[in-house]
Amino acid sequence: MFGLTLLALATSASAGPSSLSSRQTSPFITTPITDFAEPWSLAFLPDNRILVTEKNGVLRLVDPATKAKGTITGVPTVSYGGQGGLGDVALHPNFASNNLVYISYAESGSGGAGAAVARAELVLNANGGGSLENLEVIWRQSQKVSATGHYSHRILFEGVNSTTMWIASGDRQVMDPAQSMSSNLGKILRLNDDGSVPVGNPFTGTPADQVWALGVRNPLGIDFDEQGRLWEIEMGPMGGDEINLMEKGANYGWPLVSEGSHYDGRAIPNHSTRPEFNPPKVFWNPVISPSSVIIYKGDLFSSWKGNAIISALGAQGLVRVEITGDTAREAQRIGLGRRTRCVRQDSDGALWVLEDGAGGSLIKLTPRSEMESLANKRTAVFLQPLLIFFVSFLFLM
Ligand SMILES: [Ca+2]
Repeated sequence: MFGLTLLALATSASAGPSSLSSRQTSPFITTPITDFAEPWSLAFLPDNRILVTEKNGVLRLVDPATKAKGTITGVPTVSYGGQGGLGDVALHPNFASNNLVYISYAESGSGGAGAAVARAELVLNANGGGSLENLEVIWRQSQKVSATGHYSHRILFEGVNSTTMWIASGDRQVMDPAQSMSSNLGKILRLNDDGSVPVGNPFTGTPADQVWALGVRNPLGIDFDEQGRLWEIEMGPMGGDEINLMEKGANYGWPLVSEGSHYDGRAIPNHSTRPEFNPPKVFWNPVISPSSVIIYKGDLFSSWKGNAIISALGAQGLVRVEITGDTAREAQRIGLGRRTRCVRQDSDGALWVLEDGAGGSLIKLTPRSEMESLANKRTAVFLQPLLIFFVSFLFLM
């Protein structure tokens, strides 16, 4: 009886690799850290702790090692509702010396709500939390409207050698301002780290001098590739999500052209009808509902270097886009079983994902293949002869 049990064990151990192959459809080892109330974005501190924004206006500090979750006080009152609330969080490139943190959020005012960007000193305490001190608002959308969508308000710094700051400003569901140079809605903006206008922008006048590129709808993600080119993902209308290569002074066509149509069914001419507008490198119909993007620069997923990794709400996971020269194509969809709000890469090359909505988790993703198959091989190599030896031994007795 005992021998039969061991024989069964030996058999199941040898069956291991085939059952593993079905699980290898996911390329990830998934490590959940903790969950949040409607998380929206995250930023890594130099000590490996992580700032996470919650849309209701709470800024969290998480230690992935202990999974402890603290609070950073001093966030301004946010206009919470629809797509609005506390949005992005980013560290100044010289954070190690100036402790400056940037946040974006929806604020109320005359006419409705609009996105704002503020910076503040992050002061940490010994209890796993801290506060924002000396907060100042350094940028605002140029009009407040009653709609509660399309704030976009992503913040991106160029990197260690540049303090130039980029803001993705959505059309606020008003559409036409995306083509108007008297508004900074529906634009990709290039600013200094104090919100002032740097030299080298393509347009003049206020607020046109902030604008790098125009004609975008709901640009929820921007990132640079290793050649310094800026890529943007954009939540489109029905059937019109886009990934664009952002060129200085270029017009991306919204709301005059789109590969999709309005949600009420009205058609929109395609990009090809207006060659003066830059067409997307990839568009999605049906849509994926992209929520953020990184251009992968790590070594952990070495074959993904230079790819766009998009978090997606509708597609419930990650969408990988291969970039070759100035062309792009969708290469892979990796389901994570839940609407995905944000993806970021840490300094080791691991991916970190925020799930969308109430109770959304922060999840660390590392490659499954090498580590797990190695672990399984080791188990098989050591366990199988051992079990066979035991079984033979028992039969001989
Ligand atoms: Ca477009």
